[in-house]
Parts: sequence; C-alpha cells; structure tokens
Amino acid sequence: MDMVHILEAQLDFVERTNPSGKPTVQGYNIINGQLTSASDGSTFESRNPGWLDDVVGVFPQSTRSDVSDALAAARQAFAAWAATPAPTRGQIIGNMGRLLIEHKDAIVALETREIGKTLKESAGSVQEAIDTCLFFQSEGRRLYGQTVNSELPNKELFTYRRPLGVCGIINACNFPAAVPFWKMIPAIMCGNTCVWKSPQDAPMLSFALARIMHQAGLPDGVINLVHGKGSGAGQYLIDAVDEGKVNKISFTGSTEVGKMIGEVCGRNLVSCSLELGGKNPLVVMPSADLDNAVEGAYWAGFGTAGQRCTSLGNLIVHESIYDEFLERFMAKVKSTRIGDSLRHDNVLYGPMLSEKYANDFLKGVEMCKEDGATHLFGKGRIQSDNAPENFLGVAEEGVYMWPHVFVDVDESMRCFHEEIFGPAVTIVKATSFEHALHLANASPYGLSSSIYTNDRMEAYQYKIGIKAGMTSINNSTTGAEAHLPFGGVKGSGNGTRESGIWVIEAYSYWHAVNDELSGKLQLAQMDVDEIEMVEAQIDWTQLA
Ligand code: UN1
Repeated sequence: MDMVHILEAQLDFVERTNPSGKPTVQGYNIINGQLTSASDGSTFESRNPGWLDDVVGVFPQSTRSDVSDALAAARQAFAAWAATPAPTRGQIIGNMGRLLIEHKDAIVALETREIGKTLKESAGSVQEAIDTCLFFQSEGRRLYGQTVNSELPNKELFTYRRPLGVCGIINACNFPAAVPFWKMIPAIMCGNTCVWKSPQDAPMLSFALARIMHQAGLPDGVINLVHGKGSGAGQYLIDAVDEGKVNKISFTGSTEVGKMIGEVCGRNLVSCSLELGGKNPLVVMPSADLDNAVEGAYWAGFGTAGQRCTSLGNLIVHESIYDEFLERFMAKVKSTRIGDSLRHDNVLYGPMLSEKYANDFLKGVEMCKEDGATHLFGKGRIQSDNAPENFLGVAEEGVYMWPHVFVDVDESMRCFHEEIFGPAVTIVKATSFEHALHLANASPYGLSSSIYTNDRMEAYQYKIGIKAGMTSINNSTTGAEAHLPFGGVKGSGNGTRESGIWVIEAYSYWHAVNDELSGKLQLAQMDVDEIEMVEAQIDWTQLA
C-alpha cells in the first residue's frame, strides 16, 4: 500500500475465510508513524495455534533496509522526544494505559487467538501492561535527580538522568503485551526512542499495541515497529549495534541468543538488558500445607502450558512427604482440562504458543527419556485417538500437549539442568533441607524460586541461601507484580532488572554536573581547606 499515516488508516483485511469466522488482518511495519510493507514485498503469516487454519494476519518479512529505515526514524525523533518534558511523556504513557483499559476485552481475545493462552491469562498479561503504564505515568513527574553538596564553597553539584538514545527491543511471544511494555514504557519515559522487533508468533498483537500507543498521542518515530520471522529482522537489529546505530538492546528470550547479544553489545560498549531462561526450583518441606503446595506447584508447572520463563522446572520434594505429595499432585495433573479457551470454559491451558514451541518442547521430553528419568505421565502431542481425559475439542486443529511428569530426576541428568519450555515438570527427591537448598542452587539458572514450608527458620535460610533474582515463600514460581524488580542471576540474565523504579537504571545514565559560582578555578581535592585535629586533654582510659 502507499504509505499512510497510522492515525488515518483503517484496518486492512486479506481476502480469506477463516474457520473462526474472524478476519485476517493485513499487517504493516510502523516506521515514523507510517504503515509500510517490506521493501521487497515479502510476508509471513501469523496463525492461531489453537486452530491452525485460522490465519490471524499477514505481516511484512522485514528486510535489512526496513530495519535500517526504522533505526533512522528513531534517531531522527530522538532529540525532540528527549527534550519533551518528562511529565508530558508520562501523560502520553498514561493515555496508553487508559486506551488499553478501554479496549482490554478485544486485546485480550486477540492475544488468546494469536498465541493460545487462556483468556484469563491473556487478561493478566494485558493488565500487567496497563499497570506498567499507570505506574510510569506518575514516574514522569519524578524521574528525580539529586543535588549534592560540593567540597568547595560557592559551587553546586547536581545529578540528572539522561536518555541513552535509540533502543532495540526484542521480546518473546509468551507475554506479548506485558513484556514489551515492561521495556518500552520506561524507555520512552526516560526520553529514549525505540525500534521494536515484534515476536514472530505475536505480530498481530504487537501491531495492535503499537497503534494504540500512537493513538495515545505518541509522536511519530518514537516507537517504530518491524516484523519478521526467523532470525532476519532481529538479527539485523543486532547487526546495527556493530554499525553504531543502536544505544541499547533489551532482549527477553533464550540464554543462547542472549549470550550472543551480550557479546555484540559488549564489544561495542552498548548497554543491554537480558532476561533469559530459567530452571526454576520449587521446594516442598515436611511442615508445608501440602494442598497449598500442590496447588502452587501445579499452577507453576502447567499454567500457561509451562511457557513462562518463571515456570516451574525442578520440583524438589522432601523424602518424608514425597509419596503423599506425589499422590495429590498426580491427581491434579490427571484432571487437567486442556483446550481452546475461546471455545471451552475453565481450561487450565490451551495450545502451545506455536508449532515452533511445540517442536522444541518435544525435544525436551525426549531429553528426559534419554536421560533415564522415570516417565510418570504424558504422551507428547495430543491426538484425537490419544487424548487425556479432560481434553476438550478436536486435537488436530491445534498444537496441544499432554502435561508431563518425570520422577527420579537427579543432578547427573541434563533434564535437571536444562530448561524445558512447556508442560513438563521434573521431580527430584531431597533428603534434608540442606540437600533441597543445594539442589535448588544446582542448575545453571537463577531466575525464580520458591519454597513451601511453615518453618520460619527454613524459609529464612532459603531466602538467604538461594541464588535467584526472585523468591516466593509459600507461593508459586510465577506471578511477578508490575512494580517489583524482575530478572535473574547466573544463566538467567546479566543482572539488569525490569519493572518498578529499578528498571529506570536500564534506560538512563547518570549525568553529574558541577556549577562553579565563585568566578575562579577551584580545584577539587587540592583547594579544599584541611581541617586540623586539636589535642584533647581527656584521658578516656579513666572510665574503663
Ligand atoms: C516471562 O515469562 O517472560 O511472573 C515473563 C510472571 C509473569 C511474567 C513472566 N508476570 O510469571
């Protein structure tokens, strides 16, 4: 299509009859406020993973020159946006939150149609984006710097937060509203501009959100959206770091890709925020309320079909309650209702996020088997002639997986150490609290962690002994709130945090300014008056 400004354009549709009865959207990149196609006209499709014949939209497969145009637009928009008063930037962010509230139901349904999360969970993800907007609206009225006392007279010292410049944003599709907002809202609040590479499995939701952002009054070029499937557009964005066109990368995804991004950013001294994988441990101790622990472990393992970076990996159960716990846990696992939440009520989880996630998950299941873990439950991909009791619908319509449980897992196995992104829990037996804590720390990751206990000292020892970015006491491994720092240590990230006030560190640098009012050159450290100490007459030893 000819270039059309985003606010003047209606939604375009592709001629097609979908089984869902819903239209297929013609999607575009958004560069400098214009809707654009790929420079070579190529496209890819976004399909509903719960109903694969349902094509949600068709999107540009962006070329290197499209990404370069988006970066140029972000660079061009930077000076004016950085000079816009922070409270005004906050006001626009507040408008985004209010528009999201207004359109919440439609956005939630769209998220479920595009990535298959249940409606309830999609609503949670969209709410997290709203909460982020409302939090940062008022941060626009703070964004505090400090006044600092000088060691010299007639001189003032100040600190200011300054924006970094052009930020490249790359997120996974599992929280397609919350996570990009965690990144871009603080980024633009600090005065940065962005090029956002949408996740290949959630381009439609990203397109809708970017349009809402512009409707909220965001100036052209402040957020530029490029789509792409495979390593294309995301890789071009990372390549641009080497070309000096990017001042910040924020990435949520696999540890492998995160390390590569960290290397590229490192050699260019470009700041990067990396939120990577997890093999999150959940420990159950004898004093725990077992039903509560079962509930928490079950939700952490199988909610979102196990496709959260905070999902439960290793379930570490004390041997004295092992049998009892396992019995109650397995009763829940066997009762799991699975299906498309747009067509069936009260399902725990829907399809995998896409075929790609399904294939990767099945490799993880194979790894558990090869490692020799005991395969207690789960039969891979759900088929009509091989479906769990509470599967609803026609299995072949989408990419649905059984819930999987492996027991007798130990530290020598790969499946103890490697993240399996999907509905699989690996269960490990612990002989003592010390052993449980050791196991909880033994994987290469350190994102989220949890303990169920009613022993206060154990909870305390776990809290100070675990190496993780986030810890729950008597709660599941998932469910971070939008105003606490989110992120991990070890293989789970590079120490940067998202959310709350802490994320501001990731999108600004401190600028120290000194204002010399004396009219002369005063030298710090050298022209400072020395204070001499005076001889005291008191003998303090008399008191001893
Ligand atoms: C992610 O999976 O990348 O705490 C983010 C949670 C969610 C965010 C998960 N609020 O599980």
